Amino acid sequence: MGTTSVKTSERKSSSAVRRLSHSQIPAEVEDVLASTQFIDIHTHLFSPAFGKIGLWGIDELLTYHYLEAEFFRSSDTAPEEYWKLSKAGRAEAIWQALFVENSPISESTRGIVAVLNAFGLPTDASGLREARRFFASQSVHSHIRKVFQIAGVSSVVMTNDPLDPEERAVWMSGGQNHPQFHPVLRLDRILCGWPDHWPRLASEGYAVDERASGKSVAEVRRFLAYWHKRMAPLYMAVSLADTFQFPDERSITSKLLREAVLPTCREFGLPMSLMIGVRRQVNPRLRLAGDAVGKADLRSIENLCREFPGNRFLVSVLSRENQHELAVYARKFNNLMPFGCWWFLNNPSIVEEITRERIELLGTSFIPQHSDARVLEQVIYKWHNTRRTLAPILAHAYQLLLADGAELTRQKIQRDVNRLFRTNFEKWTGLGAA
Ligand code: FIX
Ligand code: ZN
Repeated sequence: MGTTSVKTSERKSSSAVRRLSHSQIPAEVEDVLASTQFIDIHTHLFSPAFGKIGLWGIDELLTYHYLEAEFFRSSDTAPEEYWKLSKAGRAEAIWQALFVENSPISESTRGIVAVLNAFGLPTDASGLREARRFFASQSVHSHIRKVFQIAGVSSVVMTNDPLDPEERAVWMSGGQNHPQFHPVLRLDRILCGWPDHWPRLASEGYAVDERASGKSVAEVRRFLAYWHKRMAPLYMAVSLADTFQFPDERSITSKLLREAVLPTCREFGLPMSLMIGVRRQVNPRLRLAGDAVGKADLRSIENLCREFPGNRFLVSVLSRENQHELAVYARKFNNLMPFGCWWFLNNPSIVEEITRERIELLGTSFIPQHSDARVLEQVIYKWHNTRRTLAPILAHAYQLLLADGAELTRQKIQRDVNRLFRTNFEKWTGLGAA
């Protein structure tokens, strides 16, 4: 090591332990957030091995269901007419209505502008044409590397449904081993759609029946063990309606969760992720954009955390009204990890409120955000926005701490940011463990 690098590292370590003043805190927090690689703990992205299932590029970005919902508010096109259009036709209709005829000031439309800008593309009316040209010239592997680097994420967690025929084909023919994409075993079809999906399990040789009786529970465990081996998921996951109850003697969801899923999670040391509060298809004409939100009864979380101390639960709730309760439950149960500001909550005003509340009640023992990205380049704007919203919140928390008499250094801020955006998740899932 030469003299210069010794001096540089001395300078770095001395700046890491230098006591920060009130006015130095905001810039230091911003810098730590900008230079820390985050783990994106829940997305709907796929590694290149999944081929066309992995979405990227401008037409996919514009036809994101968040934007489709907004399109119908600014266009007279009926949903039925919209669905008849090709993907390119839909993207053009959305571009025209939300970006040319109106200012894209909503969170999701602003995100498109931020992505175009990140690649140095025009954001005026010519943007769509130029963006199509740009994305068509990218090759997926290097594009992924570039996108993750701009977004400041080291890796992302996928959502993998073994009962999805297209996905299954990939898993059965070698699966994937991309180091930046981690699998998750998603169980909605089994836990919430049993009446429609049990025949699929039966056709694969599992002795299950419509009422999930007899050998069904043992067979679902065999199915989960098989997929655990094939997929090596970081956790298991399900999205649940606002009406979810646990326990519920009459519900197959409750039975399979208690008797099959949670024991399997314990056996393999995996956390269970519960995303609660969606009201599916309040407007079916909008398809994926037709889901809404309802306040859930979080006593179900209380019951699960108390009854299954040997399980760990990653929990995100969709209703703003459930957020405070969730943070309070996390104070009672250390097997509960609140995560993310999900879907309709991922707006600066609400992220700000929820994150302040969580810091005040939980310190750094929660996971502030996930992107829920469905289209690759969304991680750029979603993580940029998270950093922008969180910087002043964290800075304010440190300024209060300083005013109350603590000493603050960059090293301490770095430790906390690592915990929030990396190590809370790594510790729970074993990710990165040798
Ligand atoms: O269930 C989920 O994981 C949800 O995040 C999605 O299904 C939802 O459509 C979405 O994309 C929200 O961001
Ligand atoms: Zn999701």
